[in-house]
This record gives sequence, structure tokens and C-alpha cells, in this order.
Amino acid sequence: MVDIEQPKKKAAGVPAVLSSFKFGLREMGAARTGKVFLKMNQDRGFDCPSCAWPDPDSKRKHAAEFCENGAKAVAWEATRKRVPRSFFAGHSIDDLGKISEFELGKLGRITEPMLLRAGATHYEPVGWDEAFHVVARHLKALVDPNDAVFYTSGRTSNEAAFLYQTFVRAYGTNNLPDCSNMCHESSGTALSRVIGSGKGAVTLDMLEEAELIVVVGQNPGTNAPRMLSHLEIAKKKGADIVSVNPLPEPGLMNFKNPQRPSGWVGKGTALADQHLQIRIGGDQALFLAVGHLLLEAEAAAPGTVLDKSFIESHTSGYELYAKHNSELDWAAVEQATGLTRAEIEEFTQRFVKSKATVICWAMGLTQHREAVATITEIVNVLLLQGNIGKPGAGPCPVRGHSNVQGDRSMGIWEKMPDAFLDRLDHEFSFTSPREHGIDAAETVHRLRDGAVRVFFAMGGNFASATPDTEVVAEGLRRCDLTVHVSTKLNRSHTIVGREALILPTLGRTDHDHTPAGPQSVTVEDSQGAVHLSTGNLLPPAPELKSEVAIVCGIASLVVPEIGEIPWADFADDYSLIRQRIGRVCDGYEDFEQRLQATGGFLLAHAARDKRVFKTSDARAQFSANELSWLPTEPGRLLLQTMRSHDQFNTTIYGLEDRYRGVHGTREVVFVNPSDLAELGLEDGQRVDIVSEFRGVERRASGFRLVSYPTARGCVAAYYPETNVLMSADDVAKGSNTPVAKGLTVRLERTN
Ligand SMILES: Nc1nc2c(c(=O)[nH]1)N[C@H]1C(S)=C(S)[C@@H](COP(=O)(O)OP(=O)(O)OC[C@H]3O[C@@H](n4cnc5c(=O)[nH]c(N)nc54)[C@H](O)[C@@H]3O)O[C@H]1N2
Ligand SMILES: Nc1nc2c(c(=O)[nH]1)N[C@H]1C(S)=C(S)[C@@H](COP(=O)(O)OP(=O)(O)OC[C@H]3O[C@@H](n4cnc5c(=O)[nH]c(N)nc54)[C@H](O)[C@@H]3O)O[C@H]1N2
Ligand SMILES: [Mo]
Repeated sequence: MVDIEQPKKKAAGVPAVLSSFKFGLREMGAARTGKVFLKMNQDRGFDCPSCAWPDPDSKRKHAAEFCENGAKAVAWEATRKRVPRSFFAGHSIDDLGKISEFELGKLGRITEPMLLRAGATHYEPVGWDEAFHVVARHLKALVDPNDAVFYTSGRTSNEAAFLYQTFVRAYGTNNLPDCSNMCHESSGTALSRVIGSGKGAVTLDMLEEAELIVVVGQNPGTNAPRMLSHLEIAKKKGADIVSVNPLPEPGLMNFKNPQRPSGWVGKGTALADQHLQIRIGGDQALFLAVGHLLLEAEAAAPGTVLDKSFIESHTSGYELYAKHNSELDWAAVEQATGLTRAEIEEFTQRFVKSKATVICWAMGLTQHREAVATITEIVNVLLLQGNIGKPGAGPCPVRGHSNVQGDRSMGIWEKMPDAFLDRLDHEFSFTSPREHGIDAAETVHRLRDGAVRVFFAMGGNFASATPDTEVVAEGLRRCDLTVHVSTKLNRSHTIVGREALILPTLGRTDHDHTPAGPQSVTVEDSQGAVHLSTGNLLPPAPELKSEVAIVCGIASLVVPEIGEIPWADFADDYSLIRQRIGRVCDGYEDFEQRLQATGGFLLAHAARDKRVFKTSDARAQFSANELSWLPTEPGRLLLQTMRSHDQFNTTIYGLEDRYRGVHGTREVVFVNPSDLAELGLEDGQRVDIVSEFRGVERRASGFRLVSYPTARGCVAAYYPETNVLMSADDVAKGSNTPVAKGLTVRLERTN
């Protein structure tokens, strides 16, 4: 039943615990629920397959074992349900296409390879051997390896990712788009340029020492719930916390810690000391203004605000930045941000007071046209006060998928630097291509042009996660072969090439036993900590293969003669893979030895550890950016596409967005009450959302209006239902990330 109520003021607490147990029991039954929830994020357990927030170390065991959405992610994978053969026999491809993403996910784990033969209407079971031969036949038939694309989602372990990219490069292409292209690519692009490393520069210890933590464009209560425990610790130590967000996200406003009984019954901790209800796309203007005010404050009281000695010894571009930012168009800043000058001044005072500031961010910043400039503007503000490479300070992009950062370290990137490729070639005695491959947005263009022959996906749900949903579907249908290595069914399996394969695989929770014995994999979290993950559940079917085994099986048919790569040995013993990773991947030197000695370690980060900046001039760089924002015409609004509390990306756990008060539906659009009134609309009415990019209209139909305290002029709706509104040509400058926040739309009433 659809029910819309007032948004919640508090997050987590008892309802969070109950919600995950309810879901766990539905999917796994009582005994398995107990076993699974006890093992999550523990030593010798498996890494939570949900977000990339760091796992608790021994010091923090109490602080973060439990997380509602982590528990749901685990239950979703560890479900006892299986998709039976009869399901595929009873549903044609057309039938499958009519089943919603939510219903497909609920069917359970897939247990055997399924093949759609050319001209057939139904998937049929097929042996692993035949499945691998189908892939090999197609790949070997291509004259140009660049006609194949190899996508990766961010759950793939380091070991599987490393072998996968080795295989793809041995095959002859760098076409390795990944989910990161749609996620934190803007962060990587900006940070590499200005501080010399694309990764965040803040560890958990550092975060807890902060005096000011600013959380920009991120909804941790839903998407990184364990982060709230650490914000709470920092808060108790005296940190100020500011949320910069068009929505008052309950997790940041008030948090009831599910780890402690007081969090179950007490009032909870009011986390945010200030909420800047920013207009979508106003962040660059905001941080430009903060920089301006910091410079003014320093001029008024020299030597008290900026860290001049840091600026002199470690940075470049300060003079230019200061000159560029000496004058500010306050009217433009207020329009861009929707904030008052007084609010921005109050915010800046917190920086002035703080001796150690961390700025965290996620998709609310990265998925904008000017995301790269915005992130460099944030770094400007940090650099002014020397807030990098010291306790309690630094830029902290919070990654999405649990191993998305590790996948990049392993070489999953369409444009890995030559130094990496040189080491890879040397390690395996072959020559990998140097021509850059294509990223996710470019893959959509190629699909649109009918120029992709083989589409191979290591996890994920490309057809739903990308812009221009229909264009992508058409392009996938024009492929000779589509292959998905997956744990469960999703929409991408229903959009098939002339031939199509679904290759089921083990997940993080599954026990992985090879002839050489039980195997563990490794992952790297958002803060650069690497550790082992060992599944402990009986796999859904005995013949299920790990991602490692699947890559090795295919590679040994497609590129048996390329280089010296012992595919069969790798499939047996993952420590052999780690030895190779240790010689090829930056920061992973002596990987296997260090891992055995310590069980896990923190990767070095020059800027964080030593204030060494591996940039073009060996300094942290100030950037002078022109003010950019998103003006709108009357009758037009800015749309952000975001996650509900009951989904993991395209995986829909249920129809409850509890914190935002939405129950039983996902077809909603959140609108400010004053905007509703101005547009002559009312809560509860149905509308079409119509986007307008470069004069082309795209439409998502049948959304219910929800009157909601979002910023004026800004509306919000869930992804992936609204991906039909996005254009693959609308991308962030410099990072090519599809724009998923800040689409210009109008609302058309339909009843
Ligand atoms: N349970 C769960 N956990 C997840 C995921 C999931 O789907 N479910 N997904 C994982 C992945 S891959 C990722 S990348 C992360 C995503 O984590 P988030 O980035 O938190 O995800 P979104 O739901 O896209 O939320 C974007 C936030 O930015 C705000 N925002 C939107 N536009 C703007 C803007 O212009 N300026 C500012 N300042 N704020 C803005 C929105 O109001 C919202 O709070 O979470 C990861 N963890
Ligand atoms: N409009 C809009 N679009 C967006 C975003 C947005 O905010 N708005 N966010 C973007 C972001 S941040 C991201 S990261 C992408 C996400 O894009 P993807 O990573 O492609 O999508 P997911 O929904 O995370 O993929 C889920 C599927 O992965 C498979 N899977 C799960 N676990 C495993 C495993 O262990 N191994 C294998 N092989 N498969 C597994 C399952 O079959 C499941 O259905 O979407 C992007 N798209
Ligand atoms: Mo993501």
C-alpha cells in the first residue's frame, strides 16, 4: 500500500535493526540470519559487500559491526532462494523484459550458466565448458579487439579484477569501462591533478581527530551508515559537523546509534551543527565564497587564519587564486547557492575556528557538469589552512561500491598509465595496448552507433545504471554477444545480443574452495585499507564458479598463447595472483607477505602521510575556477536522481524509503511546497517529469508529487527509474561522468 508520511527526524536506532532482521528472515530464514549477521565485518569473516566505508579494526570493533543496509546487502546475496530451470523455460526474453528490477532480484541466486542461442526465444542451461567456448568463439572472431567492451562493477575482488584486466589487455584492448566512471571519476580526476593522488587522504583515525567535518552532497545515513558512528565519535570529541545538502537527510540531522543500547532508547545525537540547504549545483559558488571570506579574514587579522608556511612550502598557484578570488559577486553566489551571505559567513567562521578540517563528499558533487572544478574548489579551501596531511584534516571522497577503489588499483581503468602497463607487460611477457580504451559514457555512444560487437560485464547492471536507457538497450540488442557474470538476475540479463550468456558466480559471503584448498580474496576500502575477505556460507550450487575461475577459464581459451600467464594455477591458488599484484600494482609491493604478516594494511598515500604531492610541479595546486552554477528559467526545476533507503544502486530491496516517509512506491518526485504552490500543483497529484537537454525532451511518466522540504527550485527522484531522463552527451567536464544531479526538468500534470 502506498503511504506518504512526514520525513523522519532521526536515523538508525531500533527501526534499523528490526528492518534488517525482517529482511534477513525473509531471505535467509532464522539460522542463516544469525550465522551471517554474526560474521559480518569480523576478523576472518567476509567483507561487507555493501558500501566502501572502512570496516572496524580491533580498536573499533564495538563501533561498527552492525549496519542496516550492510545487513540487507548480505541477506540479498545469502538468500536461500534459487532461480529454478523452470523459470527460464517458462519465460521468454520478452516475458523477462516485463518483470521489474525489484521482482527479478527477489527470485534468488542463479546457479548454472544460461545461454540464449542465436534465434532462440528462451535462455537454456549450458555447461561451463560450452559457455566458455561461446565467449571464446566470439572474441576470437573479432578482427579488432576494440569492438569488444569489458565492463566492471565495484564488487569484484582485487584478485579477480587483476586477472580480468590482464586477460582483457592480453586480448588486445583497454576497453575497460567501470562503475567508477559514473561514480567518483570526478574526484579522481580533480584530486590527481591538484594533490597528486586520486584517492582520499583521510583515515578513520584522522577523521575522529577533526575539529570540523563538512559532509557535502552525501547521504551517509543510507549509503554509508557506519560512517555515522565515526561522526558521532568525532562529535563527542568536540568536532563541529556541517551538512551541505539540498535535503535535510535524517542520518545527518539526528543519529541513534544502533551499536549501543542508549542509541536504541535515547534521544540520539544531533549530528549536524549547521545545515546549509544548498541549491543543486551551488557548491562551487559556496566554496569559492568560503575561500574569499577566509582571505578577507586573514587580511583583517594577519597570521591567524591561513597556514602561510604550508602555502609557501607546499603549494603553487596561491597568488593567482587569491587575486582571482579577491572580488566576489555576492548576488551570483546567493542565487547559485540559494543561501544567504549570513549563512555562508557562519559556515566560514567554523573554518576560521577549526585547526583541523575534513571535507567529505559523494555523488551530490561528483555527478555534475562542473564536478571537477567544484572538487578543486574544495581543495582550495583545504589548502588555505593547510588541511591536508595532518591529523583531523583532508579531502575525504566517500567511495560507493565495496571494492571500487581496489578495482582501480588493480588496473580496471580504460586509461591506466604507461608505468603500470610496462610492469604488467614485464610480469607476464606480453605487450598490452597503449591506446586508451573507452569509458562508460563512451560505451553508450558506441552502443548507440551499433559499434560494439561483444559486451562483457563483470558484475553490475549496465543497462539500468547508465543514461539514455532506451539507447543503451537498443545498442546491447545489436551486439553479437552479451555476457553477464552475476550473482542474481537484473534488467541487463533481459536485454540481449544475438547470443547471450549469464554466468553465475560466487559472492562475497560464499565459501570458495578450490583443489588447492579454501581461498580468500582481498578488498581495498575507501580510505585505502586492504584486507582479506573469506566467505563462510555454503554456495548456492556446487558447480558455481568464482569470478577468478571464470576469468581463468575464458582466458585460457581466448589467449592461451599470449605471454606467460599460468591461468590454471591462478584459478587454484589466489596467493599466486597476489604475488603478481605485488609486483605490478602501485602501493601493493610485497602484497602477499604483508598480508600474511598482518592480515591487512593501510596503503601509503604520499600527500596524506608525508605532504608529498605527486603533481606536475610536485606541489599541491590551487586552482582558479570561473564561477559556474545552474540557472533555471521560470517553470523549470533542477532534478537530482538519488537512492532510497531500500536499494543498492539498481538493486531494489523494497519499496520503503523510511527516513523520507515514503512507503510502498518508488515513483515519487519530491518538491518544495512553495514550488508546488507556484507551479499550481498539489501533493499527491501525478506528473510526468520531462527533462530538456540541448532541446531534446525525455520523459518519465506517472510520478506522484510529494511535498517535501527540499531546497527551493530543486526536486529529487529515485535512480534508476529516472535514468531515461539523462543524456549520454551530458557529462562532467574532464571526467566524463554522466550528469545525474542537476538536470533541468519541468513537471507536467497528468491527472
Ligand atoms: N544502502 C546503500 N548504500 C550504498 C549505495 C546504495 O545504493 N544503497 N550505493 C553505493 C554507491 S555505488 C555510492 S556511489 C554511494 C552513493 O552515496 P550518496 O552520494 O550518498 O548517494 P545519493 O543517493 O546519490 O545521494 C546524493 C546526496 O547528495 C545530495 N545532493 C544532490 N545534489 C546535490 C548538490 O548539487 N549539492 C549538494 N551539496 N548535495 C547534493 C542529495 O540530496 C543526497 O543526499 O553509496 C554507496 N552505498
Ligand atoms: N541516475 C543515476 N544513475 C546512476 C547513479 C545515480 O546516482 N543516478 N549512480 C551511478 C553510480 S555511483 C554507480 S556506482 C553505478 C552502479 O552501477 P553498477 O555497479 O553497474 O550497478 P549495481 O546496481 O551496483 O549492480 C548490481 C548487480 O551486480 C551483480 N552483483 C552483485 N554482487 C556481485 C558479485 O559479487 N559479483 C558479480 N559478478 N556480480 C555481482 C548483481 O547481478 C546485481 O544485480 O550507477 C550509476 N548510475
Ligand atoms: Mo557509485
